[in-house]
Amino acid sequence: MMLWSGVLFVGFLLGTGIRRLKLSKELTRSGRVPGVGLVHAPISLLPLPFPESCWKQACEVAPIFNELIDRVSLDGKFLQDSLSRTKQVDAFTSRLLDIHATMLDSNKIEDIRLGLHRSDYMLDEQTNLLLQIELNTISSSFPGLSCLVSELHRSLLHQFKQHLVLDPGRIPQNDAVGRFAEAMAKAWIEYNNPTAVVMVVVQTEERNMYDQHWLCTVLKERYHVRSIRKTLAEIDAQGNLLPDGTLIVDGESVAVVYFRAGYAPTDYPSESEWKARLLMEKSSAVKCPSISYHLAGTKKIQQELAKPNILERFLENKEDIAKVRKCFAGLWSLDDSNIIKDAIERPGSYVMKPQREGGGNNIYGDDLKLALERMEKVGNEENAAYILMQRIFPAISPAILMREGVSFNDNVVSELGVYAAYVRNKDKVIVNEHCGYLMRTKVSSSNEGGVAAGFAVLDSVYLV
Ligand code: ADP
Ligand code: HGS
Repeated sequence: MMLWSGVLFVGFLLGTGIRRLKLSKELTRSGRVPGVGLVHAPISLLPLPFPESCWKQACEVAPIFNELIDRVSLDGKFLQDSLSRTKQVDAFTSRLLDIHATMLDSNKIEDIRLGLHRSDYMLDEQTNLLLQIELNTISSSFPGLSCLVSELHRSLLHQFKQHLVLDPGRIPQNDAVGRFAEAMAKAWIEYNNPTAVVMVVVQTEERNMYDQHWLCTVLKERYHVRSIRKTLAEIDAQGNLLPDGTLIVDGESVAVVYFRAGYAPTDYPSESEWKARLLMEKSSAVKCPSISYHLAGTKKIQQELAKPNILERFLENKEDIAKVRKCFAGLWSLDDSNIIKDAIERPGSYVMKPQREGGGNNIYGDDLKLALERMEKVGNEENAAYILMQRIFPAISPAILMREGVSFNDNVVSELGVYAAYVRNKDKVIVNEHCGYLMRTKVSSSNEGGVAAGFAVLDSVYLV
């Protein structure tokens, strides 16, 4: 009984979202705040064994990926050219590129740059290679809750050591939220306006708000930096630029814009949200991410960087290039007819990806085969909206998962995300480090992953 109470209690603290009750008319009229129910984040009961060598590799390559993203973000022509065909068939990416082009035309320079990234990997069982799934440069979720899961697992291993002969010290310390807050505070200091705030761009219906609040609480308590939360529509309604480029929203000067929304077409239901995105991009505020960092993190750019000799355009150090290239799975555009032919014959060996973030967007198996056959028939340009990626097969292991207080056993596969922060002002690199990790575990029968998308649970690693 102790076990479940311990887990449930800490699990409750992981409460990620408020199940928003629909505001019925009586309630709003009565002015009573509706009851809200917290649900704990879905978690794995115990950490997942993970090879220490792969863990170290993922941590070591993180600062190199930070530098790569920064260099790619500065090459406006590379971004526009690489995405030029996608622009023709993907309206969302096209709008992002339009904002980017407007910035290029006005020679807008982002002297202060803040990247809060998460590079996700799967350990391919057959080759024992740690292969990058994707690099998130916008709204990298769970820097807060991931720390709590590591703590929860360490405390459980301590509490039940007579039952579980496991060493809590094999679960790496995880301070992603503290390191992210520190990087954000350092960017705020570089902006050099003590009255300015950090503005968190949030979705109207946010279920992961406590993960966001965690970061802002550390920012306030440790660095005395205030933050405000605004939706894109509110920023359009309440925001404006001063002649010197200062962004004013709801009467507050904004030093840093931290996007926890704005990464998906659903975040832009009207022109109002796009106006807000452009207003912020035009401002002197430090955007996390800037439009260039956002584009540098698209899957199409990931695929372009995997082409021969492209990394050499952005990185000098041969060892760094080798470390980055070692993480690349097979990545192709849909122009490669041989790959298309193989993917139609062996659809289970590939994943087809649109330029989308947030989980639940990829195409697998027979759906992938049908999509490619359809495109072959109509021969249309639509294929420029997608990339093809080698499907990675991690080892399958048993686990106990907990969702909404109910535990169940299943066979799972996992995905390691390494958080990394980058702060730069002109040619001065102030922060460039890995910051902690997020382990996500999903049932092996599920193609898709993602906690917010409802497929995965939060986990931690037990180094072996
Ligand atoms: P998103 O940006 O929408 O999260 P991802 O590229 O991260 O899209 O893919 C979402 C999920 O799909 C991943 O968390 C993983 O579970 C699965 N996935 C993505 N790429 C691969 C791959 N190459 N091999 C196996 N699974 C993959
Ligand atoms: C937030 N509600 C991501 N971010 O990091 N996905 C998962 O938390 O701010 O759900 O598995 C928003 C993507 C991994 C976490 C969700 C990268 C979001 O989905 C933001 S774009």
